[in-house]
Amino acid sequence: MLIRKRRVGEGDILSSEITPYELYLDRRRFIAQGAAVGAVVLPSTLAGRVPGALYTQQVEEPTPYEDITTYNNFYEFGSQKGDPARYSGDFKPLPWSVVVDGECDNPGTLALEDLLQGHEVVERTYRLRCVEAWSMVIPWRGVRLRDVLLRAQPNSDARFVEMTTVLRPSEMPGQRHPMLPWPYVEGLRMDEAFNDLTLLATGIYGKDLLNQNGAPLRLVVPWKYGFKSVKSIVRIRFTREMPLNTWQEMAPHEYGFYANVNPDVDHPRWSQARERRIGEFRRRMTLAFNGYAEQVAHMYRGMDLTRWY
Ligand SMILES: Nc1nc2c(c(=O)[nH]1)N[C@H]1C(S)=C(S)[C@@H](COP(=O)(O)O)O[C@H]1N2
Ligand SMILES: [Mo]
Repeated sequence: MLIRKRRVGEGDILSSEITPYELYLDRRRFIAQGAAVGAVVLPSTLAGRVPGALYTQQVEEPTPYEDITTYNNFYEFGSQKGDPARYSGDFKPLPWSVVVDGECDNPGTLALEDLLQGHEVVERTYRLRCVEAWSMVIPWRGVRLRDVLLRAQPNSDARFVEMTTVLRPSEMPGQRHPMLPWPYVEGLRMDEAFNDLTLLATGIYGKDLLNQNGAPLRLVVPWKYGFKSVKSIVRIRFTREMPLNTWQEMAPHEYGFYANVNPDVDHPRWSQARERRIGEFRRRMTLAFNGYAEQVAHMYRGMDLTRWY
């Protein structure tokens, strides 16, 4: 008799995904040193059937550096995945400075070194889930956005933070065409910006960011679709009003401000229930808040996430 196996991704956890105990201990040591912390990742059908310790950490293999640096979305260098690696060679990420302004008591223009100076450097491996339904696992290096924002002393009118990519058409061939309204803008609500997961990244795999990944400084908000993670930031502005982010401006029915990863709210033109991890063939289930619900879901309690997509 043929026993029908259930398909992977339909509520099953692959045995290869269950952390071997020794690896788990290694991982714990790694985490104790301030490294990667992924949230609990468990299909809801398994919840309650697996002993807690088994799924408190699920090791995920970081995506190869080669893939992270050649499969990119950075429309300033072109709209094809290979364009940013191919056409970002003329971009000069150094020297770099960032304007910090808006609703704060200590605004200024800071050289990159001064912006980062004195803040704890953290290394964290996060899943990145693109709204196009592919994902990667990226070992970031950076600082907490919160630390940088605190130094600017936001005032009580600061409810949002807007971040803007550099406008430099001479070095960014994509900006010579009105593909998007340049410069690229993104934003976070203040509590999102202050969440411990939120980073300003300066490196990947311990190396400085390459141009295609947003050198020298880019945002990382792992529970949101990748487009929130604005690259090559030159301005951080505190605002009273919700910023109009570039993709919302482009297509407000398809992209909102919050852009939390949500397998239950489909994009108007495709499902968000699953994703293809770069390097894998079978698709995985997409997790609520990209698997970081434990750290971030509380910020959205009481909000209708079908309205605030
Ligand atoms: N300035 C700018 N930032 C951007 C983008 C962009 O086109 N321009 N693309 C976004 C999208 S859609 C994704 S998925 C991530 C991709 O980051 P990565 O190429 O480092 O994986 O960058 C985001 N940040
Ligand atoms: Mo994306």
